[in-house]
Amino acid sequence: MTKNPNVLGWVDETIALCKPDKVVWLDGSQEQLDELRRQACETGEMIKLNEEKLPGCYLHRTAVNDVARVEHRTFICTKKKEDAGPINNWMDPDEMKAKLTKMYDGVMKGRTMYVIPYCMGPIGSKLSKVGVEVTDSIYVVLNMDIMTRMGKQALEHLGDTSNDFVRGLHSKADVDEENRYIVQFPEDNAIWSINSGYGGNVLLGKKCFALRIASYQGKNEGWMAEHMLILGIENPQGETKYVAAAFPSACGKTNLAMLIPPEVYKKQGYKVWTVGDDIAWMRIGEDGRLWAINPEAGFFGVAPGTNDKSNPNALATTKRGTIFTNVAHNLDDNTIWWEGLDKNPPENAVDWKGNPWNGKTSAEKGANPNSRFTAPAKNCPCISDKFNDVNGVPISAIVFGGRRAKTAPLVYQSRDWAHGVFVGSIMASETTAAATGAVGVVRRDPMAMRPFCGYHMGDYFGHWLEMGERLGDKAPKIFNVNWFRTDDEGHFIWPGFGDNMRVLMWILARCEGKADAVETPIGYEPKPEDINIEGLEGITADTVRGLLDVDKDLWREEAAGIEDFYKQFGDRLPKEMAHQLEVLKKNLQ
Ligand code: SAT
Ligand code: MN
Repeated sequence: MTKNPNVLGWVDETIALCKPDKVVWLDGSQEQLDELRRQACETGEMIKLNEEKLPGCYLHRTAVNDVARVEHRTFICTKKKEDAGPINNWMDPDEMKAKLTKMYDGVMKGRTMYVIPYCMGPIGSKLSKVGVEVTDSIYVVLNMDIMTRMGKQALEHLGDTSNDFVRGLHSKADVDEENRYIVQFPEDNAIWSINSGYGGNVLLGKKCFALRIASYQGKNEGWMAEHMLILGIENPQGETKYVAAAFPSACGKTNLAMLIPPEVYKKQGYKVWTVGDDIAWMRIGEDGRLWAINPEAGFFGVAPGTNDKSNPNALATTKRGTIFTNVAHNLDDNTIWWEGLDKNPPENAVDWKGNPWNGKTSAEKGANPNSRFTAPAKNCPCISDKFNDVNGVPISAIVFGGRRAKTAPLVYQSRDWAHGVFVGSIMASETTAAATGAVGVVRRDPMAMRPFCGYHMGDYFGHWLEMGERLGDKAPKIFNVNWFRTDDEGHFIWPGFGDNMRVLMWILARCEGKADAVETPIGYEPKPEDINIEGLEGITADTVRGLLDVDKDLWREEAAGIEDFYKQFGDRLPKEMAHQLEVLKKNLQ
């Protein structure tokens, strides 16, 4: 399929190491994929769902011990420990390779090795990059087919001589938790993943390449790989402005990316278009503005809570050609179900663990809280016509956000780019089920990249500052939002979902110089009356005022937390960041 000696040589090395019985190169043809789907159903790895209700859809269950990313087993192996930084796990690359080589040795005996060439980003785009993943999992092959531009086209994009591709080696091995490793070698363009079969750990194009390796490449090559959705808002005159927004995993990126405008905007003719729901690669274009592509071709979205109110577009996207992972299986009509899909759980079902399950009587959940759908972007009713554009889309605003019950207001704007980098760097969020570990604990998650930055976080802040200097007055404006403030009973105050557009509209108005703001100790805020609440039940200008409140005591605690957090970066914390912290402290006096 290719003459590229770098690809061929590396695949030969992995064959010699893993010793598969058979090697299959994925060309991306439907015949080849159909045959793999058939095999996966024969072995029980996948279940074919109701062809009438869910054409081309399948169900897969991972091992019960293997349902989320494993951050404590994820490593950045740079030659020097300090280059990985204080937040990443680190091991010497030679030591790690020696350790894992023993595990990979002969691991594919009796198995087939699949070689998946894939392209992250539109074929032919200068912003796109190629990876090759070898794996012993058909599930991985079929997911990569949805999530990337896969097969021959990727090798053609790479060309016959280039060595600029990411080498991804995956084996599910025995799915042994104790020996599970997700390892990035940024200096070698390589990823080694073993003993997992869960999405974020094994679809190596996604977090491992498109964020961890790509963030490192971006620093060296002068661009950015970010954990951001990209959406476009089209006004009644047909002009579209694009927003990139970073939120931690399972904080509603997919919902925001596909939001349905509230009636007040819909009737005026506003539309929302989805470019991406998880990752943005951004470069400075010839016009000096920041341009973004979504490197992925599909959505790996959280299933629970997705329904025809919260996200009808996502639900529609999953009706064809989708792989469902760890949801409940409705045996009556061979379809699927998850918590929050509707109020009618199936009685005759199998839960995500594979046990008989009655949704009406069981106390257990039918779907794992981190169960997922892998759905082709082209199915999405609101997919942007720029989705495949080789140039990407120009970004007007960058939005950071986390899940905070109290401290962070509904929205505020940074005073300038450097302050915006500070705002991103102090992001914090309550943890979710997307990674193993306790849920609901507040942790600092700068730019939502804590689990995904492939190098020293202090240098990463420095790279952001540098990008801002290069962008100058063409830089997008930077904002922070929080949809998750709660009242004294713990209920969310802001309705969220489609109504988040009301906040985005203020953000865009600010970008166009069309809205006022008031200065607060933390940045610029809207006047409460500038957030359009027409048609919102139970929300008054006073509610909005409350949501915008900056509690100085809480923020002083916050500043102390930031100071602590910053300490670990030592002299690799850019001076500008320390200065911004001082300004915040002064403003809070
Ligand atoms: O599991 S993934 O890393 O693919 C999704 C996420 O956690 O954001
Ligand atoms: Mn994500």
